[in-house]
Amino acid sequence: MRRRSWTRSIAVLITAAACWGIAPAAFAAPPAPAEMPDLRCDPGDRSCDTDNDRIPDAVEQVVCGSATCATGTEDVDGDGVPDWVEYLASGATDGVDPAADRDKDGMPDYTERLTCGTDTCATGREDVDGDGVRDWAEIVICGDTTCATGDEDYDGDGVADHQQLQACVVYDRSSWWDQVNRLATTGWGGWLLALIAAALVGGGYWVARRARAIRAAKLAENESADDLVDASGSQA
Ligand SMILES: [Ca+2]
Ligand SMILES: [Ca+2]
Ligand SMILES: [Ca+2]
Ligand SMILES: [Ca+2]
Repeated sequence: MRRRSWTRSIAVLITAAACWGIAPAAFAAPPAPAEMPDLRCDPGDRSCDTDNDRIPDAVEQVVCGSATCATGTEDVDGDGVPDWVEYLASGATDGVDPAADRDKDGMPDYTERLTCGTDTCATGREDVDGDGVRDWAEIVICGDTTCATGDEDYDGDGVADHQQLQACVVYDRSSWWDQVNRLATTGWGGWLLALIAAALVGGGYWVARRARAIRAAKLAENESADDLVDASGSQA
């Protein structure tokens, strides 16, 4: 299978920028898309994807005019989301706003739509290939839910793209464990767990010392009482 060069997509940067609230003002939520037929192909299905490059024949036909001509880099509106991904998500090669996020959970609408069918259905934990890179992040990085290796690092800062993207996710149920998971994607989860562990160990040590001190005090008190009894017995 040929490797597509758009793996290092600027969509990663756009999504990260939107995540931190610095999306350009021009990005406004588009109207809800009409229900789309699922044009995606199963991997290796040559009846749907003749050249086996993950871009369905029907989509290549729209993007460039034949069933096998698309490179995956076509981006007619220059927004970092390849035409074929926009077409799968919206039915048009310029139908996606990479910063639109209706439910404000950090995952752009088009990634949720391609993950589970609507703009707001993803939990942020979907990972169809079980490689640790969440489906929606794989879509941002390279276009579908199984294409990323997990090593992509568009801005070269040493933090993998999927980790930076996952740090955007605001989970529906904000349990403490979700918060740790969120911090873990930015490198702070390990520190938080270490602090909790240190607090537990320190607390356990303090409780043990306190219990020993109480036992020793009671022992001393009992011995003192015994001494008094012995003394009074001798005097009698
Ligand atoms: Ca194809
Ligand atoms: Ca585009
Ligand atoms: Ca969303
Ligand atoms: Ca995955």
